[in-house]
Amino acid sequence: MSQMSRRRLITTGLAAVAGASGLAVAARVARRYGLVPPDHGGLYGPGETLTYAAQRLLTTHSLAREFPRSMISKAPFANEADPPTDEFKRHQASGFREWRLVVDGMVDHPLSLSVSDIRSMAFLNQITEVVCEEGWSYVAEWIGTPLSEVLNEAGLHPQVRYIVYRSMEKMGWWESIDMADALHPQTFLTWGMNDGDLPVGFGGPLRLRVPRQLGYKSLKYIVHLTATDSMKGFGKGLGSASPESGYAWYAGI
Ligand SMILES: Nc1nc2c(c(=O)[nH]1)N[C@H]1C(S)=C(S)[C@@H](COP(=O)(O)O)O[C@H]1N2
Ligand SMILES: [Mo]
Repeated sequence: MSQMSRRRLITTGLAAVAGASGLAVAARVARRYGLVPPDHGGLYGPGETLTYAAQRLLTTHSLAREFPRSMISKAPFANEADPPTDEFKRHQASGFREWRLVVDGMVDHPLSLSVSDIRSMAFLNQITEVVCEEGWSYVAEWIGTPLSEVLNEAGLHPQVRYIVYRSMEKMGWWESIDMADALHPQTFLTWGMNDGDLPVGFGGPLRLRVPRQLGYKSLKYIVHLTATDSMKGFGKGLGSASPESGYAWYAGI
């Protein structure tokens, strides 16, 4: 059976099962195919599973919309973040020369990369939209190194299922994505925006842009990536800080 017809079969099956027998049964079907998100246990758990499973089966390889240069927003909106920590201010004062991105977990070669190390790797640009769950959005050009380049350099173990990423922020916000998004060609470790360096307000010196998901998955001030086969042991095991405060782990758009 071709990949597409297998997908169609499972998705149609999931929807039919969800309609006839309720979401909990659909969740059991999804589990058989390894399509259960880490935050499936909550109040909306079966719904989260159906959304994630259907999106993954139908859109794994699709691209986020890219825009013409003429549609770049004249006044992009920098959402409020926590006030910078003293540690962040020290980095800022020295032009982020000491900033390091640590890559660890299930990798052959743990890495510690400066921003200029990352900038000297392959890079691409994309004109995509940041979409906040609160309803606003803007379009900007993002210049960065595909996350897959850094992960390939680290050498992922074959059983890796998630990449956990952390921000240097007071609250220590952290997120994770599955491999479909981690290896997606538009998922960038971003260091440039609209032809200049990425401004601090927009996540400089380093932001993980995940344009296939809502804005809150595009964490600013990235300092740490961890490759793992399970979200157990990371926070409450729900995949990121977001489900711990009521937002979905998977926020596909
Ligand atoms: N470190 C960090 N990253 C963050 C946030 C934050 O508060 N701290 N806010 C998120 C949310 S909710 C959104 S919608 C986008 C907003 O991106 P912008 O500031 O470029 O508009 O950043 C995301 N990344
Ligand atoms: Mo947001």
